[in-house]
Amino acid sequence: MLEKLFKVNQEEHILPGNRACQGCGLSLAYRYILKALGSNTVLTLPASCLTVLHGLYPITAVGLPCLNCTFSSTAASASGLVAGLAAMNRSDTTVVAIAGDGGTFDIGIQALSGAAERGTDFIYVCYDNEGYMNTGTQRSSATPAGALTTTTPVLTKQQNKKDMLKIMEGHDLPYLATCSSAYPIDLYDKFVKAKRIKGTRYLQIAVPCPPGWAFPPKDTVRIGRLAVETGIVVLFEIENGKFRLTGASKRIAEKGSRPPVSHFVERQGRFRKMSPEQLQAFQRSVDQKWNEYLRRAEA
Ligand SMILES: Cc1ncc(C[n+]2csc(CCOP(=O)(O)OP(=O)(O)O)c2C)c(N)n1
Ligand code: SF4
Repeated sequence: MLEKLFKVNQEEHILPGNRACQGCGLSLAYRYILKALGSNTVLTLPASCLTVLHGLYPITAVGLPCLNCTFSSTAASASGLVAGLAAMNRSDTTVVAIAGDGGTFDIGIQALSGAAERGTDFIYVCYDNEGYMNTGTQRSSATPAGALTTTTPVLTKQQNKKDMLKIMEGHDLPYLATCSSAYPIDLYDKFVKAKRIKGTRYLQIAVPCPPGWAFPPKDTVRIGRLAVETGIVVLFEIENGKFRLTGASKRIAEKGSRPPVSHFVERQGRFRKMSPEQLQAFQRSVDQKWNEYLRRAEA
């Protein structure tokens, strides 16, 4: 483990002091993303907690060039950046679009699908905090059933989380991977690899959000790990169609047992009105997906 830590790029692109909440999973992940991508990188991001982290002009917390685009056009703006850099003979610069789950699963899906279908040479990152957090915890299609949000305040969200990974896999990408802010080395390695690949690369990162999920900021890493240990978040990569479990998920598969999803659920206030039926349904759907992933890993 120590040996792996030493190979992490020592450059820091997040400058001291930013406006993310205490214990923000996104800010932990973002630090390692930028270390892996390095300084020859251009970013584009829509309105989100990440724009808040970056800060308001003329102040910035991030030492890389960044375009603030409209909500629905993240991947379209990346296509423009790729074309512009090519015209300037600067195609060695990595173009990276980063949006939340609201900006990806819901509002930006059309532009993302278009860019992916065209094979635009860029990295698309969705950090998934399972809701529209910047505007005060509204439900998105990434919010799990049984969670309280400000737009599902009484009965909890009734619909299951959208399987965005399946949708993106349908675009036949050269590289697709999942990561967690609780496992930064696995995340770092995937971004280093993604940077070397050409074409559209999609990485989805599970990032716990203390105020939106209602848990103490000190528990961000614990909650992130529980999501992986229970199998709710599965760490994998698909490179040119070849599926592979990675890191902690690979170890869990080898061990052959996972704690129940209740270990994850019971630590978060957002699930305080989850019914026993919803909890059972959640466990069933996690087991079903986990078994599908295991079959693919063994194939
Ligand atoms: C077209 C448009 N609709 C709504 C907004 C208001 N808005 C700004 S950020 C945000 C939430 C973004 O949610 P998500 O993409 O999940 O990122 P997070 O805030 O969780 O980081 C919303 C609704 C906007 N800026 N533009
Ligand atoms: S609301 Fe959540 S995702 Fe947004 S900055 Fe705060 S902890 Fe991070």
